[in-house]
Amino acid sequence: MSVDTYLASALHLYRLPLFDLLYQAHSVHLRFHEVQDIQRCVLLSIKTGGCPENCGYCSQSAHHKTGLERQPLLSVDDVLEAAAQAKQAGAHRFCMGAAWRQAPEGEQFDRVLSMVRGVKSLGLEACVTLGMLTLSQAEQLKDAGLDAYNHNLDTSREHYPKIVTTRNYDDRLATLRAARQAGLSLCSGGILGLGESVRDRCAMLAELAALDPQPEAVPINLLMPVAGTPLENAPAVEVVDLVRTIAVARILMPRSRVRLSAGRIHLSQEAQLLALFAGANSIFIGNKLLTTRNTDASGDSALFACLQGETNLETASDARK
Ligand code: SAM
Ligand code: DTB
Ligand code: SF4
Repeated sequence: MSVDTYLASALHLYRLPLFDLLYQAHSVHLRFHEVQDIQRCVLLSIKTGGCPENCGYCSQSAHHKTGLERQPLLSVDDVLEAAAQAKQAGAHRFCMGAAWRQAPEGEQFDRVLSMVRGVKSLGLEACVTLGMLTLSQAEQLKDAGLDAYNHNLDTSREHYPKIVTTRNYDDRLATLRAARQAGLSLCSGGILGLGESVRDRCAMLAELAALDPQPEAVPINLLMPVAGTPLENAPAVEVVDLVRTIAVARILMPRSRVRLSAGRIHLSQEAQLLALFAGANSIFIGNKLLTTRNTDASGDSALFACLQGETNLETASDARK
């Protein structure tokens, strides 16, 4: 189906009465997934800050004064130590992010390949996000055992130039094509809260849904506002808009893992449960995303306990405790 056909469906779905949309999305979710199967991913920033791109939301862009401490590419040992901890904490997937415009050639790229091989040898799925990629780099990552490449479209084609001007939408799509051609799974989604309209949200989902095959994972991030970035004062997204976006993603991309990504720290447990009901089936665990905070383990165990249901008949949960 074309982007336009998906866009028409997305716009229709997004504006349905909430419970009609939720009913449809949850039905699709039940048909294609086990509801208790929620993927847990841990993020690590392997190269932090000093990025030449000017993404308006990002703490790591050299164009913004965010006060973030720069960190050159970590050693393989440091990364594998973090990966082992992630495994201990129950992660299924370890995602390594680098603040690069494009993956470099030479020793640094070879180091990333070693990181991938090491993460795989720990029995974890490996994902990296390194910026733009050539086909040859994508093939080397695949040969090293990489499962997925993360590269987000972030918003609609129309809204994109208001957020980033140092690259364009077609650059993003070209990297996704290279990763796919090399046989990698795709992880591609976006951010809510960039001043986009409902049409922009639907158009982004339509672009993702029209990829053939569709991305295996679709992260939906809430903007983490960072002081010093142009979007530091962007208004927060309503929970219902997040839930509608996830529900539409679930219906348009029935087989994909929809990830309730950055921003869980700003959501109540009930809002997170609603997002999971609407079709999200993946989250980031661990206290840190790349440079910003995430929910802690105690919040997550309460969330999972709630999903599983009350097992002790002799007690009742008490919100005032
Ligand atoms: N430099 C590479 C790139 O842009 O593709 C990889 C790292 S970049 C930090 C990965 C993704 O993180 C971005 O595409 C964006 O979706 C997300 N991201 C970055 N800053 C964010 C923020 N403040 N809030 C929410 N998501 C953010
Ligand atoms: C994605 O969609 N979200 C992750 C991952 N892919 C790389 C990144 C979220 C970053 C949030 C802001 C930060 O911590 O700097
Ligand atoms: Fe660089 Fe990625 Fe941040 Fe953009 S989102 S400034 S490319 S690290």
